Amino acid sequence: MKLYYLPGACSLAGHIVLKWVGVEHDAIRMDGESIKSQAYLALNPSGVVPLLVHGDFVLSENVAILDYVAAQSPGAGLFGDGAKGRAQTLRWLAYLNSDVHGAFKPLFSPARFLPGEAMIEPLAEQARKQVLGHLSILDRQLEGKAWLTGMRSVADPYLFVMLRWAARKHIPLDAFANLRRFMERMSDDASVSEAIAHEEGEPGLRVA
Ligand SMILES: N[C@@H](CCC(=O)N[C@@H](CS)C(=O)NCC(=O)O)C(=O)O
Repeated sequence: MKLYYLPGACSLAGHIVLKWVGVEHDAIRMDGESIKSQAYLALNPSGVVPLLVHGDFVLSENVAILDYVAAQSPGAGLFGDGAKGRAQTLRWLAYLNSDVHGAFKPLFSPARFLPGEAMIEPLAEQARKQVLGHLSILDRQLEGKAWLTGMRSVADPYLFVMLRWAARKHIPLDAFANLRRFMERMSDDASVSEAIAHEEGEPGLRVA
């Protein structure tokens, strides 16, 4: 399998899961230019990462990729146990992918939302509040649990990526003890460190 990624982007979630399931894979580093090239757009018209290629099967979208990679090793149980476990995994993945990930977009790409620069800081301030609201929900969900759904799943690396972004954007986790513990747990995981080292060439950023 080939996973196309941008260092530290949401594609890190799929990268970690590939390592968790132990599937042979190549992680292919992209940049702002190569994801908009004609060759890449032919594979993924959205011009974003992640993209997974498995033989002649081409798959975009985080949620679909995480499902497909988890399905390579059903025994690992990374997509929940039974119909309810699967639904819970999808529930948190959907929340992370649409609401939480979306809340970061004005922080990373303000020009996509604003015609000029004047409102960039007020927009960022609003976006930080949105992110903090989501972090509060996620922190409560982790109360008394090691993992988001209660058992380790593909939703956990996605949450991990969101927390790394919070650190990058100086959104403090001080008020969220459960999220800080979760960050530590993930940062101590050998597969997580390997994926980060592969992407960024250095040990994972620790914020806890
Ligand atoms: N809905 C897509 C969103 C993917 C996405 O936003 N990827 C970002 C990185 S986290 C990207 O490649 N951005 C580059 C760009 O928008 O030009 C998914 O879930 O896979």
